[in-house]
Amino acid sequence: MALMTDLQTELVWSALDRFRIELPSWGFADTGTRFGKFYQAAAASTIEEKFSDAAEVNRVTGVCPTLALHVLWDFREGTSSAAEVGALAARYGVRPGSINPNLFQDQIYKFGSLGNPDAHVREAALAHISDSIAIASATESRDISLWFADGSNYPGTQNIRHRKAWIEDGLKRAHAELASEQRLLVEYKPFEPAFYHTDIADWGMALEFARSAGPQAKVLVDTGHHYSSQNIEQIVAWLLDLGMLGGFHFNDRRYADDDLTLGSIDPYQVFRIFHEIALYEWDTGTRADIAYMVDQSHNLKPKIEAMIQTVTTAQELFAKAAIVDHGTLSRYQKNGSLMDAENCLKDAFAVDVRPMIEQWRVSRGLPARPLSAFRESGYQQRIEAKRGSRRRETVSAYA
Ligand code: PSV
Ligand code: MN
Repeated sequence: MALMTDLQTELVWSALDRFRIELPSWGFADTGTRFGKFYQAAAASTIEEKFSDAAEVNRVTGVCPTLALHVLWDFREGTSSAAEVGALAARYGVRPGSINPNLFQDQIYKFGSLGNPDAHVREAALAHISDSIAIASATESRDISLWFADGSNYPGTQNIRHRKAWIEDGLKRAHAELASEQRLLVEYKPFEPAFYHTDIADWGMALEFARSAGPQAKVLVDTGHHYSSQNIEQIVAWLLDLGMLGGFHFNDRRYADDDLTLGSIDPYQVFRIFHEIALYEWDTGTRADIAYMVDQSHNLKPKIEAMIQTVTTAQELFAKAAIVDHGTLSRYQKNGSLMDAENCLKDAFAVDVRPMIEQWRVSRGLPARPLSAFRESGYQQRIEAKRGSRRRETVSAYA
């Protein structure tokens, strides 16, 4: 057992050494539901505040070196440029991460962006994607992450096949503008804001679009973008096998796209996703090239604490997946030993990896307990005092 524990510690430490997760700038800002917002005194409203908050999460966890940026929210005309972002990155020690074009908020996108029946709107959407690719080049970001709200609310109101062809064409043209090291990530979502049909509703549609766009396009799996009880780890296994898994947007959900903190509802599912990745790596002897990113914007927990909680939960579940005994598991699978195979997986899930993670943190010069370290720093109180006096109505990621 002692030997086993040593091996487990080694596996956990090596997993933690390679696990990095990107934070979303919008996860530090005030958000809400369509029924309203509950403002937080500490919520970030400027890009500098978002960098500052992300740096704080990175300071206590040590595994969040990049910040995903949403073009319209973070690069609003006249407020920030790629040069300013570069200066903020240098100042706060967090690099710009994936660049997210905004193809859903402008009034012209009422009937869609690349899938809009109006060619002028499609061109405007493409121009925005081109600008976003240029921003990504300037910020030295690898990934341009595309999510389309495109769809329709009522049967008969849109030509689904025409829209497919328009999106396909737009993605091909966008792909042609990529620099050699850049990637287009195509995200899917079954519904919301469109309620009858969504143009990229599931992983199969995203896969088809990514394949037809070109070799640098991959699929992005947002864990919140599935119907209840859908087997996400199977999707992950397939995309890995096809060489088409580009990255994740991590969050948890109970009913729809709830954007809750990771593992708050179903940690076993996140573990099973990480297990499929670890098993693929063990089977193939290769490392999967995946961008792990957080996409959460719940509105009740304090933003920075919630982000730290998600990051440490991701580390725990990633570490648990790393200690699955793959050799034994595959023997059980081959023999048809169902009970033993399932228990082999559950045994790893049951291990309390937190002490090993704490030791790893200390060995890397990080606080053993990131949340406690953050609370002790007084950062939250400082920003609440500084930011809290602002007029809250003007503060919104979605403004
Ligand atoms: C859409 O629900 C989404 O998951 C996309 O990734 C967006 O970029 C993000 O949330 C923020 O709205
Ligand atoms: Mn997402």
